[in-house]
Amino acid sequence: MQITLVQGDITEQQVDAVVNAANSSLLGGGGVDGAIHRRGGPEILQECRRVRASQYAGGLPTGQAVATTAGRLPARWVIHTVGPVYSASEDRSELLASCYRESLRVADDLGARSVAFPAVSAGIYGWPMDDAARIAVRTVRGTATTVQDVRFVLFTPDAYEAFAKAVGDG
Ligand code: AR6
Repeated sequence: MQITLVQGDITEQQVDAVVNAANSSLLGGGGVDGAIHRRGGPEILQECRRVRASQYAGGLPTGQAVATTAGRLPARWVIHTVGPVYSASEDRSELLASCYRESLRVADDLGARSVAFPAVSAGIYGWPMDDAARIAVRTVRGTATTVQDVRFVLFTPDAYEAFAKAVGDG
C-alpha cells in the first residue's frame, strides 16, 4: 500500500472512495461533512437517511463506518465514519484508530482501491493534530487491506506538516 499526502480539499479527489468525518446522525454538519454534502449534492443525504432507517436507527456509533453513494463528487463512494470528540481526561485513541480500520474494511468490501482520508476528529472534535496524525498513519500502516492507494488530504499547511512528520517518524 502506498501512502500519499496532499494539501487540499477532499471533495476534489479523484479516488474510489472519500472518507467523511461525520457525526452519528449522518445527517450532515460543518467541516469536511458540510463540504462533502454541499459538493456531492442531495443524493448523499438521501442515502444517509436510508442507512439510518435500515441499519442505524440510533445513529452510527463512534469508531464505525458505513458507505453511501458519492453523488456528484468525482469519487464513487463516500465512507462515513464518526470520530471521537477529543478528551484530555480519557484516552479515546482506540476509537480514533477504529475509524481508520473500519473505513478500510468498508473500502475492501466495496472493492475500492484508492481511498482519501481527512484528519478525522482533528477539527470540530478538537483532537490535537500531531497526535491525530500519528494515530492515523500508524493505524493505516498496521491494517491489512486490499486498498492500494491511501491519500491523506490535509486542509491546512499545519495539518500537512503534522502528517509529514508522522509518516517520516513511523
Ligand atoms: N477537505 C479536507 N479537509 C478538510 C476540509 C475539506 N474540504 N474541510 C475541513 N477539513 P472536521 P471532526 C479539515 O471538523 O473534527 C462536523 O460538523 C479540518 O481542517 O471536518 O471529525 C461533523 O458533522 C480538520 O483538520 O471533522 C461532526 O459533527 C479535519 O478536516 C464534526 O464536524 C477534520 O475536521 C466532526 O468533527
